[in-house]
Amino acid sequence: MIEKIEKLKIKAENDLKSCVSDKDFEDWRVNYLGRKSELSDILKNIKNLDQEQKKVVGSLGNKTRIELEGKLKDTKNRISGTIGTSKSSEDYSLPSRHISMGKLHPVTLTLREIRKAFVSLGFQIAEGPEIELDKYNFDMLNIPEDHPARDMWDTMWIDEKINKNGEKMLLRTHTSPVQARIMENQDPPIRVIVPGKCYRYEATDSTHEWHFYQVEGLAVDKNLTFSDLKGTLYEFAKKMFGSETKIRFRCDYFPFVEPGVDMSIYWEGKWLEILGAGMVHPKVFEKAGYKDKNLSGFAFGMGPERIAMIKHNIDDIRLFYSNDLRFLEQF
Ligand code: FA5
Repeated sequence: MIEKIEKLKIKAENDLKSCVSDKDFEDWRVNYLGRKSELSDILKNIKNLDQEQKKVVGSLGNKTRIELEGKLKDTKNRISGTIGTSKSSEDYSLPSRHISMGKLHPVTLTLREIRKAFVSLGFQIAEGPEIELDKYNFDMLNIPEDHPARDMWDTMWIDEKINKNGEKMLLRTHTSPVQARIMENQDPPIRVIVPGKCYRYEATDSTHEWHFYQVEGLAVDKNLTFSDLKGTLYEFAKKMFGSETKIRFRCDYFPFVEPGVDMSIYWEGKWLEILGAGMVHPKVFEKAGYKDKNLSGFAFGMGPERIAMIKHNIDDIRLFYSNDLRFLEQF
């Protein structure tokens, strides 16, 4: 008898899933809970069972009836909420239903802030391909085939490796190749930033992802100096982190700039590195086809995830891309 009730309950629940109209619900109710239903029969005939069985079957039968009645009510409410066919949907005094709204991703918000800061400083915005030729990712940036600096970026090569012109292809390891593409197609003066995704074949940890954003910056003109680079990045830091922000430059090496630096900001008692930068290397100008010897320029590349981590006190970069709503809903 117990097994019979359990099977009946499973069947009733399954059938309830296909009910959509008021008629479906009424038929279901008559069939499973009505006076002539199997469950009512069982409960009616309980008197013929022995004392022990009476107790067990009676309690399970009644519990099942209550549960099925509850399920019927819930399902009816849910359906009327979605398709608005029942009377309750016409009751305008009911509180409105909560609609959950999507939000912008914290990295998108940070990218927007970075863009806004540089646009206000007179920079334009450009984009470049994520699948890149090794010519732009390395060669045009003064990183020849056998240069040890290529080890600095562990590269994900595209399977075919070679495009129809016989050139090797990869997922760009930084946004710097767009510098070369812009200079190839545009004469100075240039003031541009390039937000975009980068990929590196490296182990992840709390500050490293294998895919992340960068925002590249490039300015080319006559008589640009290292002071212009410092001034621009200082203004940017003040716009992003507040007017009292302290910044620090230290020497660093990138083959496409000379001199090269990294920039850190002072945040809650610590220096935190956010970007690499420097004055555009003469060889990069030469490769881009710029002949004017009076040209100079500066470039920089920053990590928006690292900036968002500093601003919002996030201690693990992997949270950005693990799709956990408990994290994402906080922004
Ligand atoms: C570069 O990628 C240079 N192209 C930057 C540059 C541009 C220098 C122009 C000079 C002139 P680097 O590997 O240090 O440099 O990366 C720059 C920034 O990207 C870092 O400061 C960091 O903020 C971010 N970044 C780098 N690797 C990762 C990673 N694995 N995960 C998250 N962010 C990263």
